[in-house]
Amino acid sequence: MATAVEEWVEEQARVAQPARIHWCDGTEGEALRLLEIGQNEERLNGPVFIELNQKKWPKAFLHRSHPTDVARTEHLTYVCHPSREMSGPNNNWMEPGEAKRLLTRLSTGCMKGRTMYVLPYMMGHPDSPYAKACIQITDSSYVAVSMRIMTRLGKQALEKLKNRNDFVRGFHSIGDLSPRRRFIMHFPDDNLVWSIGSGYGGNALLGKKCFSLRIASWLGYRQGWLAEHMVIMGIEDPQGEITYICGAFPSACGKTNLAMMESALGGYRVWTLGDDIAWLNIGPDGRLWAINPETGYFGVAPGTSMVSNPNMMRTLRRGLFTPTLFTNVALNPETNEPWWEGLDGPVPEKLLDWQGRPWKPGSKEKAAHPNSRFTVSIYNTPTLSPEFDNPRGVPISAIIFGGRRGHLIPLVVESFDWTHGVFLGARMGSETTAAAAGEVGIVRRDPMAMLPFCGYNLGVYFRHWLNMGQRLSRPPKIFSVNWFRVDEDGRFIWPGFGHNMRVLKWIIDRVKGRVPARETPVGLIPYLEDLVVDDLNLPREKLAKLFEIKMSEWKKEVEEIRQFFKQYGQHMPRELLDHLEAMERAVRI
Ligand code: GTP
Ligand code: SPV
Ligand code: MN
Repeated sequence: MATAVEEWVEEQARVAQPARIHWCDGTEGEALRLLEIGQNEERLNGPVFIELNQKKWPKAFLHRSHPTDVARTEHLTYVCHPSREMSGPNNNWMEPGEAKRLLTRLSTGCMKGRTMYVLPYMMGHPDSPYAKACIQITDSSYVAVSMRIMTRLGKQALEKLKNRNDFVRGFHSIGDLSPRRRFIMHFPDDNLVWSIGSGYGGNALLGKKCFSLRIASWLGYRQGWLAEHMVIMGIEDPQGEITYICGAFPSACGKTNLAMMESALGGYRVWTLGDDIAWLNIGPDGRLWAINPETGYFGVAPGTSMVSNPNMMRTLRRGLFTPTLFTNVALNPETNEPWWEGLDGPVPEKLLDWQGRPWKPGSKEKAAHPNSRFTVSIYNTPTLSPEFDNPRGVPISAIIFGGRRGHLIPLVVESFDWTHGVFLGARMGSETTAAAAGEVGIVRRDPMAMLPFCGYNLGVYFRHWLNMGQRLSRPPKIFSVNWFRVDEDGRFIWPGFGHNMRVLKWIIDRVKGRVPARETPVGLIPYLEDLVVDDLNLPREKLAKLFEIKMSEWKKEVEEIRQFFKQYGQHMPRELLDHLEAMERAVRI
């Protein structure tokens, strides 16, 4: 008798009409075969996969996406609850029946002549009580190989899926890649993601943002846990004690850098657990426990170097676990090595840009696309935490919320309590980046870095955060950070990267009750003498500038936050509005 999974796959095949169906077993041999086939499959800008210099970049391959398909497309992303109200102003909405009719029309025959890959996968360790079994179908071998890096894909997942019907379903087809026929739609009540017309990242690797955040945040709301856009890391202090923290930052605002940081502060080191997604559950001990449901990085390439992120460079060159993919980076045709802006060493004389066109230093356009990325197994990380595969996860002592703000937001602020911490998360803003299609560099509100990823009404989500705090007998402390404040000349004041450990040290000192803090209208900030910065070439005035609270600027900020909160009407928790009003009163004087 056919299992529920087999039945679902057959049903999808009747719509998509592929030439053949390939059930992926998740073995390395299978991935290598797909890479081999892809090297002989020509498309608009070259083959699907190009083998890179295997001596210097073991197991690495280059993929070029369609030039119109280089980032998530938020305007084409929908969350289809039965009621528009539950999707909230933060999501595009279509009535589920209408959405499914539209998608069925676009998907009919969409895999004609192609192979349909069936990907059984787990998000989370198979032994974890928090893990979820999922299935995705796709007609892209690039997506199939990527999913093997990013998730636990294969027979074990299929075993878990066998006798059940509650698995998460993902239908993915690149369709004709036309942006006019591109949709990424979520049906939370059916545990279903349906994506057509894009082969890129979060639009196509459905285990990532689509399931592990949009659908999972909704599951978390109903089941009493949180799915968050967060890094997870352990920080070992000079005594050898490890403190685990989580951090939410919007796309391309430094999560990957932070998660793998090489500390610039002696005696401290980082143990990496995750760079993008955290599932947070309340443990039997009343603490918050985090797992990373993923097993890989889909990281931003430009700016990654031995200076900014040496551990990522080592990860990319390790080649121990699974092939590594580079997407939309430039190629040095002489050495057959990948290249991107910010990579160490001189700029090569001749390159092929991300679209495969000849490129010279001084060319107007960038050689690598600003959102070019690598997909690499987390098991290649030299700083991988020994707890990574612990099915229970790690206990979290602090949560940090960070955004990219050139002005206003201090380097670090501690919340007065959990509720105020939720307010710090809810009021977050960040300057937009290349990770999503659209204008870059304008401030938009991005609560908990979840604006594009929360699968339901953000007002309801804030209430869920407040409720979670009530259920935690030992809640983590909550902080806000900002590495991106600039001076009059527009230069970053804070050196950032490995130096961020100096801020994390203060956070840990606060968690352990080792240092006092100074109360301001926007929260608790450090006494400057408690920050270890003596060996930094950072004059005291500059350091003070990082904590400057300009009342006139904050008034504008308060107004913007109010306008944002207003959209959520009756769903907006009173407690957060109270904090906004208290802040407003405080900055008025
Ligand atoms: P997603 O994968 O899109 O979710 O992004 P991410 O948050 O993991 O972003 P990532 O770590 O790749 O950050 C990318 C950008 O942030 C690069 O341009 C980095 O140079 C910059 N960046 C990271 N950390 C710092 C920092 O401490 N200071 C400054 N000034 N820039 C930073
Ligand atoms: C992000 O944009 O936050 C990413 C990349 O991590 S994507 O997988 O495309 O969402
Ligand atoms: Mn992300």
